[in-house]
Amino acid sequence: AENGNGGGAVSFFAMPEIRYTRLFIDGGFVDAVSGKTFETIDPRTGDVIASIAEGDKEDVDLAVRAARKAFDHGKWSRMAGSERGKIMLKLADLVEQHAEELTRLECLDAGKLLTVTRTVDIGTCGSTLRYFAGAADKIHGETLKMSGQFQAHTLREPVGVAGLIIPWNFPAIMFFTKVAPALAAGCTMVVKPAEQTPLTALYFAHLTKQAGVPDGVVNVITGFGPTAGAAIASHMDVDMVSFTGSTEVGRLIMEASARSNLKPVSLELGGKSPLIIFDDADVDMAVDLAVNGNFFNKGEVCVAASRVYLQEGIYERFEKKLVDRMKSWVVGDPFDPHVNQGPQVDKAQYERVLSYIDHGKREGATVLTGGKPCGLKGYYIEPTVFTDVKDDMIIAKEEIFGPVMCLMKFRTVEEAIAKANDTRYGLAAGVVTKDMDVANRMTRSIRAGVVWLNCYLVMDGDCPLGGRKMSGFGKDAGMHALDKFLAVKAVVTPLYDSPW
Ligand code: TXE
Repeated sequence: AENGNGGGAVSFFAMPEIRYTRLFIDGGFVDAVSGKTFETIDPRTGDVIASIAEGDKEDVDLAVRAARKAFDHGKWSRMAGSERGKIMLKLADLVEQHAEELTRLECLDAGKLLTVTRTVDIGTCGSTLRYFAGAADKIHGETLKMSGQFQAHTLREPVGVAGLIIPWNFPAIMFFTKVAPALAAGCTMVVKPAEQTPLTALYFAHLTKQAGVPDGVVNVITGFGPTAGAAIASHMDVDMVSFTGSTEVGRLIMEASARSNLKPVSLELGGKSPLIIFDDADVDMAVDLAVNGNFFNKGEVCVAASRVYLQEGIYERFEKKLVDRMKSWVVGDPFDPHVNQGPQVDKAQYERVLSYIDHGKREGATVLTGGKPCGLKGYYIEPTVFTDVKDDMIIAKEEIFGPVMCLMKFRTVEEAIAKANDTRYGLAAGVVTKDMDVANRMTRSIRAGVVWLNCYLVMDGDCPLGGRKMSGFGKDAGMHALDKFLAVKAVVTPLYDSPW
């Protein structure tokens, strides 16, 4: 891999202005009760971008109180669905009007490629909002003829105050993946962005107000996980939590729910997803899918194809093409349009990924490409491919969440199925073959939330995403996501003459 501008010496753009740095509670920006702030860092250089209000338990209490008041008042929850939808459409337009500024904030905070962020990250926020805006006036119950002289109907009501805890790898996408269905359902909410990437969430908060979302419906508390995040998860007046992040913290969220008010939780956690490539695959396509599946967003992707299994007959051809392909891969400043891969999000992630690379070397895997940090400053890592990886090595079992690909071999379909399922996780998988029988067997046998057949990483607002096993449960995106924010209530009445 060629190291482009890993040192971050040249600036390819004007710094975006940082307008919003304080907590958003009850329709206004305020300082944290403690007055404390924390710094958000530019991962290209390690320099400080801005100081952000550090919310803690007291601030979460204020935000939950505002959300509860707004919910109980009914100004959002009892508003006609079509009216909620209209406001959400306005919000989608506003996000698009400010897309350029939002794109730059997101790139700067998370080290994402400018061109991709414009089309994918910020580009899909509007469509997510519009998808759920369209659902806001189509929330129906059922009519039931009961067995006795009674009838019932069901209501699908907003659950109340939602706690939405989001990660740093797709800050804007994750914000609306959770906020849009919650808004459509009629919930009010407290959102906690990740401490690494608070900038776009605060900007979105401002836009919700401009769009006409009533005060108290969307509150944004920036701050750290063990303080602000934990306060949301254990709050007695938060009615549900939707979380995306690590498996370790997912467990803490469930514990906090169990110890407080038994709020339902939805958890989208880590993964170690297999990409299984059969001998009959087109080798160029297979290389493309593996490269994109592992190095897109510098490998900071929950569904990354971090275990690549190749059938014996294609292994060597694949390896050769992959090496060729990586020769023109450029790591460097994500604002430079020629760059393929920017820096890891922060120092902790950078060190974590490098330590996994060291583990791989020590365990006896062979480095085919990469294997080192790059650039004089900032959190850049070479795209790394390991071969001779054994199933029981740490790099084959644990989520690395960085630009690290592991190549492994298999012989038969049975072996491929066994290897694919030999993991604690169950988030995603990919299968590359032209043989329909093999494809059907594979897609039905893999225990995962999504199986991509002859493609990878294809996502859509209408396609549910969410795992099994230790990748968590509950779906983001699609109509299943709306269900999380709705509670079913049965209303029963006598059918003819009341027996009472
Ligand atoms: O995640 P955390 P981290 C995985 C990935 C990564 C690892 C660690 O493998 O290397 O997790 O990343 C909030 N109560 N994923 O440590 O801590 C936190 O503030 C409530 C996969 O950054 O799980 C942030 O908002 N909330 C993943 C969010 O949880 C808490 C995306 C996620 O951070 C909390 C991110 C607590 N006790 C990391 N502690 C994916 N599925 O895509 C932290 N948080």
